[in-house]
Amino acid sequence: MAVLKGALIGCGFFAVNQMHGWRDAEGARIVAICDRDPARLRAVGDEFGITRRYTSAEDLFADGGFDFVDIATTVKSHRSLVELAAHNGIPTICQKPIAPTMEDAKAMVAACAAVGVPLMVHENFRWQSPIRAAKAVIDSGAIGEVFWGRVSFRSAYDVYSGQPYLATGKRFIIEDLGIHALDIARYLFGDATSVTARTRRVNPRIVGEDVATVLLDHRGGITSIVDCSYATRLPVEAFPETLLEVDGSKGTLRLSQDYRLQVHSREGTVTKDVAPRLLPWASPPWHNIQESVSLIQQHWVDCLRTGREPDTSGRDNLKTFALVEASYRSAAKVKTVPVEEFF
Ligand code: NAD
Ligand code: 89Y
Repeated sequence: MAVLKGALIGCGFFAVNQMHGWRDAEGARIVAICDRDPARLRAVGDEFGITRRYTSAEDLFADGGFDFVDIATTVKSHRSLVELAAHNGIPTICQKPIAPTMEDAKAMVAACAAVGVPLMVHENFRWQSPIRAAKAVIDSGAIGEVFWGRVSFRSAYDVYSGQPYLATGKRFIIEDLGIHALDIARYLFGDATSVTARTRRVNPRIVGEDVATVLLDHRGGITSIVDCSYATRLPVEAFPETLLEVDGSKGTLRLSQDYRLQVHSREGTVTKDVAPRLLPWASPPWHNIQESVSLIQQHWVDCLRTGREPDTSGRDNLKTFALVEASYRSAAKVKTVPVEEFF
């Protein structure tokens, strides 16, 4: 089968992981890159040996010669770039968060649907192998019918040095990181119907909130808590681990620090090491996220080849993004917000 050719737009901090992922992917490779910053374009082009380089996305699409585009820019440019890709009939991956507003996100999904091109949001945390190991346990029925869960990400890791824009936006942790935890909650416990959230800013040197606690009511009766913080100083820094607690009618599951998965049921208690693989190009502590980049990219290739809708398609991701919007609205109004307000 022919190898799919991709173009990547946005050669910044995170795109380097995506370029490594593409180099390893089976059935796809990057043939062109684009960044409006010539220095970043040169750095990535030289590191990965890509000679087709563009400082304008319009010029990239005008030249064509690729089967899909991977958009790795920050959120402000997502809508215009996805719409440009749709206009050119090119299947598209867009980094999270899909858009700054629900209106933009819906327009992007509609633009791709109108011309029949696949859109996948690079919502990779649900692709982390420890999270998938937990999901497999839940699906096996080992802990019975799930009635409660917690998805927790608490850290004091300095994310601002690599991603300075995180310190300057009006919105921070829910939009940037909580979005992953909310998506994991949907992945494990099903779609949510209402959200009750509280936020705080602890770090005085940033603009947005760095602590958020969200209570979710899921269709099917599960209650979950999604909590995240970049102001939590632990004896052992947990970045970037997402911890889980899941209670079921027959037992419990705990994914705790250092990737330890404990399953307790009538049969006893089993503890397993579910640490992610350390890929040759990966650098701890990021290797958990880096492995999930490779996995979601391979999923994209497999979906494009088989015509299957990606698990985190734009259509699906509207339901995750609605939880982000509902969390901000709930925190601002200090009340429970039905998710249907966003549809
Ligand atoms: P960054 O600012 O380091 O890089 C973005 C790059 O895009 C910059 O080099 C900029 O010049 C370029 N760019 C912006 N608009 C452009 C345009 N219209 N045309 C061409 N180039 C353009 O940002 P980053 O930290 O790499 O983040 C990029 C995205 O990745 C964000 O949406 C962020 O939320 C996401 N991210 C995801 C994960 C994850 O695990 N999924 C982790 C970190 C960041
Ligand atoms: O941008 C964020 C993400 O998506 O994962 C971790 C991160 O890099 C910092 O919060």
